[in-house]
Parts: sequence; C-alpha cells; structure tokens
Amino acid sequence: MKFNVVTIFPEMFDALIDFGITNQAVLKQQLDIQCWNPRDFALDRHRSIDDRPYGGGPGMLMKPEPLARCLDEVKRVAAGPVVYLSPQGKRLDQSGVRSFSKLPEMTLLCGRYEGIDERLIQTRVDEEVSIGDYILAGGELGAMVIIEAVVRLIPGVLGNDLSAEQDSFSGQLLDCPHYTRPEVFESLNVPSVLLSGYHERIRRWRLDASIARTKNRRPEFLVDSNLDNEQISLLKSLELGTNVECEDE
Ligand code: 4FM
Repeated sequence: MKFNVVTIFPEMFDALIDFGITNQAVLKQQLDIQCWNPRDFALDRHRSIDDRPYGGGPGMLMKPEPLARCLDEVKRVAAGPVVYLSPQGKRLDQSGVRSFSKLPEMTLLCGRYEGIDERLIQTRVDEEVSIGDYILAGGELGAMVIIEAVVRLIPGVLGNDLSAEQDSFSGQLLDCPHYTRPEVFESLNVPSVLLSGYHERIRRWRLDASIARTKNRRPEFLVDSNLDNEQISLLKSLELGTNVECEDE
C-alpha cells in the first residue's frame, strides 16, 4: 500500500520508516510512504506557507496556494482519497481502519498552526477524519496512527494472518489478559488454566475473559454486536453472575 503524506514536517515520518512493523513492511516493499512538503510549492522568496486569519484572532493559518499546488501535484500522480486529519473529522474506529486497508493508495493531509483555509477542504479533501477527541498541534501524529493501524492489517505484513484481527475479535471485543514466563511474578500467579494444556478450556477462558472485560470497560460494544451463540451464552451467564472465571473483571 502507498501513503502520500502532505506535511511540512516530513522527517516525523522517519519514525514509521525506521522502526517496527512499518519498517518491516517498507523493507518488504509492502508499504511506501512518500512525503510531499507544501513549502516546496511556495513561489515567494521566503517560501511562506502561513498567513494571518481574516477576521482577526490569535495564531496563523496555512495559506491555500502552496497547499493547493502541492495537492494538485499529488492528485496528478496518485490514486485514492485525500483524507484531512482534524478534530472536526469523523471519528476513526477499527472498521474505518479496515476499509482504508483495502485501498491500494491514499493521501493524508496534515495541517499545522491554527488550521487550513476552509476552501482547500471544500475543493480538495474527500474525507475529514479524527483519531480521537483531543487536540494535537498538527495532523502528523494522526496520520502516523492511521498508517500504523492500517499496515498491520495488510495480508503478509507481520505474519498477521492470525494475530492482527483475531487478537481483538475484529474490534468487536476487547482482548483477554496475556501471560508469559515466569509462572510466579511478584507473588502473582498465571491463571492455572493457561498451564493446563487443555486447549478447548483455554480457548473458553480467553473468550470468557474478553467478554467480561468488554462488558465492564466498553459495554457499548455489546449493544447490537454480532456475537455468536457461544458468546451470547457466556455474556448471559456473566449477567446472571453464574460465571466462575474472571473474578476481578
Ligand atoms: C489539525 C492542528 C490541523 C492543526 C490539528 C491543523 C487531530 C485529531 C488533531 C490537530 N487530527 N485527529 N484529533 N489535529 O488534533 O486527527 Cl491545521
């Protein structure tokens, strides 16, 4: 998959290119990140990209012309939607990440300062997306969040075929607790079922723990969710208090 990123801070994306799963995907040519700097499209001597807001007020805005020239060049050579990262956008969730992961290419537009000229959003942005209800200083970290979340779903990246979507049941349920060696850590034991070797009991314990956690921490996930019969019956026994496992959840 290819990401075109419009940003005045392209070096920030070295974090993805140089580390972790995104680095692995770049090395295996499963991921391409190309940054486009609006400053390179400014025509004045000072290569200015910001200007003062009409109507007054504090701070600066990204001026439309360099950004427009930059985006027009990206659109000339690139495929897929232009996504603008901002707190005003539609909240991203795992199903949104999944639909991005099916695209061969997309463009992420990162703003800085107090905002970008609205006419640029009107004329050149397909979707406005927010990664959460908090205010960052620019769109770059949001773009990096999208790239990392999308890349781990691309088939063949990480060897994800089992782990990527299964680890959270496709975003429907929260993950269960995990344990590794030693068997006792600071006098805390690993749940004995995980040491038993009974694979079906382990599978049930994990499913049960996932449903209990979800009910306690994110009950809204269980409203209108597509649980199977086994999951529904586990949820009912949890609601009746007849569930023996998961004491703290
Ligand atoms: C965005 C600052 C554009 C300045 C931001 C400009 C954000 C979020 C966010 C800050 N992005 N989800 N929340 N961006 O806070 O995606 Cl011009």
